[in-house]
Amino acid sequence: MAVNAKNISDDEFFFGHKACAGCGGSLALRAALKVLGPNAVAALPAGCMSAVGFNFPQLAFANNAMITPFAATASVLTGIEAGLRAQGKKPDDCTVVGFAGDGGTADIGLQALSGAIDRNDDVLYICYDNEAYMNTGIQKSSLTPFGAKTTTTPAGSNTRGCLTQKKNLFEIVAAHGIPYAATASIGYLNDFIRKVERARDIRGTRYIHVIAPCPTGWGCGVDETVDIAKDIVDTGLWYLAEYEGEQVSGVPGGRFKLNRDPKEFASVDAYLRRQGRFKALTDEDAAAVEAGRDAKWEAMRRDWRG
Ligand SMILES: Cc1ncc(C[n+]2csc(CCOP(=O)(O)OP(=O)(O)O)c2C)c(N)n1
Repeated sequence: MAVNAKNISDDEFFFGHKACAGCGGSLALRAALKVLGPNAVAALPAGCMSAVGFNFPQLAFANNAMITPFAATASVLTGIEAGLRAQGKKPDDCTVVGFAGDGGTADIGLQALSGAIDRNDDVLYICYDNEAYMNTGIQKSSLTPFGAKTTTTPAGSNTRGCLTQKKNLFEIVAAHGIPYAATASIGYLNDFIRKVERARDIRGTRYIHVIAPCPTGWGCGVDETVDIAKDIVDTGLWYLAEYEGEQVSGVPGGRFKLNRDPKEFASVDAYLRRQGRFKALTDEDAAAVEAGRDAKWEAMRRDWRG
């Protein structure tokens, strides 16, 4: 008989799942489902969170949850929402939520996500971004940052890891004119929780992109996950922001908002050097990463503030 999570814990996604020690993705899932409650209906594609959460008989979800084909997270959300509506369920009572990794979102699932936003389906899509295809052994995705070592972007004396830049999925999603989109980090958990609450209460498509470090793939200690997720924000390599589409903001074309604008950044070099995946980066590479950060912040401060 499957264990009933409700007998054991008040969480919707609870202990006993099979995630690695220090898994950032599982923390994001747990916090989000705590906000969304037992009536939330979740869909997860192939990826770490479905691999670790659905091990019969130790199912880690107390709410309704299902696994989708890899590319189909947003399409399945659309179908679930239509089904609940046909049953007369109120969207305020049961959020339809997807949890997909960076590969499942930025690469293989992007078309389905784009279609759902285009239709403005009443669903919440959460991408937990651990910056690679972790479940199949750390392959590069389009959200892997420059310089990171993965099994498909090896690093050593002749090659320096990932040679491409991280795709800006938050702004790609915002460019659809979605009602609500946000970036977050599990290092700033209260900010993430506030954004899940906000997304829960808005109708139409909502998207949250949460940075969720993976000690196995990033080459850091299992007790460093939250600290590194804080560090990436403090260095300015990740930023906490929101986009409200016209439907929510009343502003034609929508409005971006920076939630955190540090006067001084933490050291990019120290952030990179504390992770095994960036071991082969040269000092020039690290300086180029910092220069990219500065250019991005100059543009955000100019365009998004006020
Ligand atoms: C169509 C298809 N291609 C490939 C796979 C194999 N696969 C399963 S999980 C996974 C990695 C998922 O990576 P990501 O979406 O970043 O999530 P994470 O594993 O990091 O949580 C892959 C490639 C699959 N299940 N289906």
